[in-house]
Amino acid sequence: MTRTRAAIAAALVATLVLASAFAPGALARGSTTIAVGDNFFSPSSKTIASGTKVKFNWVGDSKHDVVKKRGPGGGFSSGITDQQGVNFTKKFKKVGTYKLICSIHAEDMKLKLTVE
Ligand SMILES: [Cu+2]
Repeated sequence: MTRTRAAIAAALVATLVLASAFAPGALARGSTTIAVGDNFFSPSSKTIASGTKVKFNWVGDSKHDVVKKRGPGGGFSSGITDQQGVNFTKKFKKVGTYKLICSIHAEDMKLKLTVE
């Protein structure tokens, strides 16, 4: 009986570990995409693993850019464009919290990237 219980408990733990690995909102690895819209980033907050490549995909009609406001390492800027599609890709290696904005719509367009 105890052995069966232990086996069930072990199976349950394994299931939970697997489920959390594939759950939505789990840590992004490899590459992930952030939408750059009129006037928003979607999602506006994301946690990624160090070394993850972030693709910024312009989906709106207005001009936008992606500019680093705060965070580890040097500054960067995508340049302003209204062309749709992935106009900017950046690999985040340094662990920490990054605050990114669109310089044109800085009040509305804020993105918090947490790199673990
Ligand atoms: Cu903008």
